Amino acid sequence: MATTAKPLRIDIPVANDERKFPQGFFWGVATSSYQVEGAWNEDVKGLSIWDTYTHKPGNIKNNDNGDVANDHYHRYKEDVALMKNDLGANAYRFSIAWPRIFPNGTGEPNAKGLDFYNRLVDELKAAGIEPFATLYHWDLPQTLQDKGGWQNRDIAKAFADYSGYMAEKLGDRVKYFFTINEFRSFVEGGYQGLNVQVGGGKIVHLGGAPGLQLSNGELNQVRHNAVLGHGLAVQAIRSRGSADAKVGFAENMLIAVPVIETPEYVKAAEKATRELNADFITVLLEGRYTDAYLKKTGKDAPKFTDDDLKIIASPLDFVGINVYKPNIYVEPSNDAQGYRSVPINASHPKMQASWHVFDPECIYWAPHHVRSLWGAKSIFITENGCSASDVVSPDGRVYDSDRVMFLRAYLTQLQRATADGVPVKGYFLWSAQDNFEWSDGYSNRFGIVYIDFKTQKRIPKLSASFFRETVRRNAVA
Ligand code: GBH
Repeated sequence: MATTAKPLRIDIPVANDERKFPQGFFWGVATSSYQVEGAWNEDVKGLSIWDTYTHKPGNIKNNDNGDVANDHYHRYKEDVALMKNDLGANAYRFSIAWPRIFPNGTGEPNAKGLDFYNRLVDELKAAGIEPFATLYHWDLPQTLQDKGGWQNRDIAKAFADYSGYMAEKLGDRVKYFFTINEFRSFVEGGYQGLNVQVGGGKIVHLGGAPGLQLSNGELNQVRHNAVLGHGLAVQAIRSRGSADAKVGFAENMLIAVPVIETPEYVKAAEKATRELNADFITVLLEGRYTDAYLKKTGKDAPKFTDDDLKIIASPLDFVGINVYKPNIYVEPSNDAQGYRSVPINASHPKMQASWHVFDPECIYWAPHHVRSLWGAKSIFITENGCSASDVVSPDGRVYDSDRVMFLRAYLTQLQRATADGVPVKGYFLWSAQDNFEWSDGYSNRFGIVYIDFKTQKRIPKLSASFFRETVRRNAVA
C-alpha cells in the first residue's frame, strides 16, 4: 500500500529562549591540584598526604598515583588555551596545593610554588577566563598530618594562615575563593571510610588519604575542626585579601528529592536535607548543630564552644555545592522527623562510577533547598559531571554520548531552577580533563577532554562540543 509521505519538518530550537540561563552566568570547568598537576616533588614542594597514600601499594586501583597526572604544572598554557578555544569556558575552578606554598604546612612560604599560581592566574586573565581558587582540595601537607592532621585543632589555624596568605598574594586578580572542597568526602573518606547506598541494598565502600579508621566520636571532632578551619579561613581572607574578595565553601551537599512535587513532599525534602547536612552545610550556614544531630551523636557529639560556632558561621558571599546524585527520595511522614526516606530501587539508572545514581532532578532541588532553607542570595554549582567508558575511536574522536545525555538532562533541570528565580550564578563542569580519580586512579574518566596518559595528548570529546555550544548560547544546547 503506497502512500505519498510528506517529509516531516522539525524546527531546530536554536533560539529557544525558554532554556536560557541568566545574563552574566559563569560557565566554568573544574579540576583540583593533586588530580591534574603532577610535578609532585618539583620546585621545593612538600609532600602531601596524597603523595604518601598513593605511594603505598594497594591503596589505589592499579597502584596509580598523581606523580605526573596530567602534567598540568608544565602544560597549563596549553590547558588554558583549550579551555578558551575548545570549551569556550569563561571561568575556571582550580585548587591550590598547600604543600607547594608552605612545604612544611606553616612557616616559610615557597616563592616557587606561589609563582606557579601567579603564572596560571595571569594566563587565565589574559584568556578572559575568571579564576575561582579552591584553597583545600584534600592535599594536606604531610608534616601537618604527622601532627594529627584535622584531628588536631591547631590545623584549623594553620589553614587560616595559609588561606590569608594566598588571598593577599592573589587577591589583586582572584576575586572568588572557595575555602574547602567537600568536607564530607575528605573527613569521612580519609578518617573512617564511607559506605554508599547505590540501589538494591548494594553498598560501595570508599576511602582516601590519610586512610585512618577513627571511632565516631573522633570523627565528629574532625568534622568540627574542619568547619572551624573554614570559618577561620573566611576571616583571614576578609582581613588580608582585597576588599572585593568573595568567599564561600564547595560542599558535596546531600540532597533529598521529593518523590512527588507537592508542597507537603517538598517540605519533607527540605527537612531531610537540613538534617542530612547537619554536620557541615547546616552548621556552616546556621551557626548551630541541629537538636536532632546532637541527640543522634549523643556521647559522640563534637566538643565545641559558642565562640567556635560564631567563627564557623562567618558570613559568606555565596554557597557552593557539588551536585552529582540524589542521596535519598523522600515522602512526608507524621512522626517528629516529618519525612521518610524511601528505598532506591535496584534497577534505578546509574552512570559509570560505582556510586553514581542518575537523577537530573537533584540539580533542580539542591539549589532550591539552599535558597528556601538558608535564604542564599548567590549559589554556585561548583561541580557536576560524570565518568564514562571513553575510548579513542579509530577516527581519532571520543564519542561520550552518555555524558552528553547526562549534561543535557542535568542542565535542563538547572535552567528550570534559574527560571524559578533561584539565584544560581554559575556552573562548573567536573572536569576540564580526565584526571587522577582518587581511589579509582586513571580508570575512571570524568573529563570533557580526553587525556592519553602515555603521551599527554589532549582530545576534546563530543561533550566538549556540547558544552561549548551551551556556553555560546547561554542556553542548554
Ligand atoms: C568530587 O568528589 C570531588 O570533588 C572530585 O575531586 C572528584 O574527582 C569528583 O567529585 C568525581 O568523583 O554522595 O553520600 O553518596 C565526589 C566524590 C563524594 C563521590 C562522595 C561519592 C559518595 C558519598 N565522592 N560520594 S554520597
